[in-house]
Amino acid sequence: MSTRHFPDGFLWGAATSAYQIEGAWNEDGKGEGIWDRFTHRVYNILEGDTGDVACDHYHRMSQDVALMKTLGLPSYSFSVSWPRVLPQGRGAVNEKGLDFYDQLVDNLLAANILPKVTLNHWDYPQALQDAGGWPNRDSVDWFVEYARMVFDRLADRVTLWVTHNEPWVIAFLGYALGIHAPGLCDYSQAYQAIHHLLLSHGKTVQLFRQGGYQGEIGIVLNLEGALPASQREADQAARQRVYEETASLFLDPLFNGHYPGMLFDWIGGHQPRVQAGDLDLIKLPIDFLGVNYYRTEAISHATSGSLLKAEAAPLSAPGWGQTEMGWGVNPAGLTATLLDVKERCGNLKVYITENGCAFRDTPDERGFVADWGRVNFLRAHLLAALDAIDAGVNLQGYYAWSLMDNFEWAKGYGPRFGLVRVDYDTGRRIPKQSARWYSEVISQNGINP
Ligand code: IFM
Repeated sequence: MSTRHFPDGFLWGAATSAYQIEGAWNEDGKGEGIWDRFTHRVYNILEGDTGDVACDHYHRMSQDVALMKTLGLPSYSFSVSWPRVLPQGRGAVNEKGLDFYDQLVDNLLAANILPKVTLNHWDYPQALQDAGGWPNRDSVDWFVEYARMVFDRLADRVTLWVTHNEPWVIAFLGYALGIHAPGLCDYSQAYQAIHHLLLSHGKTVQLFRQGGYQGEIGIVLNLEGALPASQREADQAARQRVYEETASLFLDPLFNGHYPGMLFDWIGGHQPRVQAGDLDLIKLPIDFLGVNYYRTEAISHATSGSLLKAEAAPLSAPGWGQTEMGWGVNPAGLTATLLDVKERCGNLKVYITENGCAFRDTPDERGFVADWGRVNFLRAHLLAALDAIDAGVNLQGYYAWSLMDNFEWAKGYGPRFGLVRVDYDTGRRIPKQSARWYSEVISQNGINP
């Protein structure tokens, strides 16, 4: 069968985030982050895992970049730990923390790997949380000042920027459901956090343009597939509410300058306070939208539990099961999601900024993992991405999640998403079969169906 090729210039990469890989949680002047506080409290994380050491990337950074080079990665997506560079979240800069990212960027460029930098992948400074966190309107200016500091230091070499990664997760898992740091259960705070995340995004885009920094800036959303569990009207309505909370809550303000009406009627008193002019800032044009896609769910009406009165069950495509996260594998859901984005955002450039899976990896005696399940998952999703390109989606890049096994938030080190195995006892990195396969895809800029 002949190879299906991606467009010329298609950007290939792999992604990580600071808290999930760096470790060194209290070294070289780093401040406490909300994930440090959260993981250090008993029973928040499965098996009591923490990111204190994680993959020890902070100490192994140059070897990790060398590994990326051997894998032939054209781009690497990482995040900056806000409390590492501003220990109190604002004010005094931790030069040693900034040096780390400075050197990471230099090492990447020397290896011919394009850095893509996310400003906020969840590890928020505890000092700012103590001052109210994202629900406090001052958090908008705190973020913009942090962004300015990072731009001033890195934007001479970094040309691909993300403001926030998955604001839905930050707000709902962190402030409404108590599953993630800071562990609160309050929908009003969650919606206020959403508004301030979006407003800080808009103001950072404004700063980026006015500051004359060169490059592209965007935001990353987790846009999963959601289908009604049945044709029943109640299930269809529940699906619509879920879609509005996960997609329209972001796409409407970012691209049309308003919040979704039906959802806001539904949540009633939990609506955020919005000031005049906020939505004009939120909808300032961005250069790309980042889409994270992992799964599809079947949504049904449920009278218990959530504010949305909806329940989600994994929905795997025929022949596909679930990943170790209990997520339904559904490659066509990626095509559908990208087509929906095209419909909602026009011809805007899109990158798939995360896609991948956790399966139970079994290493052989040398530590090698023949993870053909992950290869099949990635292949099917890349073919689904090609289908979207054929249908006119302006998709220009793909980042596999993740470069290496790492700390999977509330689930700790159990689920392994990496292309590269990490032996957590020794820190050793061992590329899996999927890493070899992915290198091949990158070098061909295409895939064998
Ligand atoms: O590990 C996370 C990542 O931090 C954000 N997106 C989803 C991944 C898998 O759960």
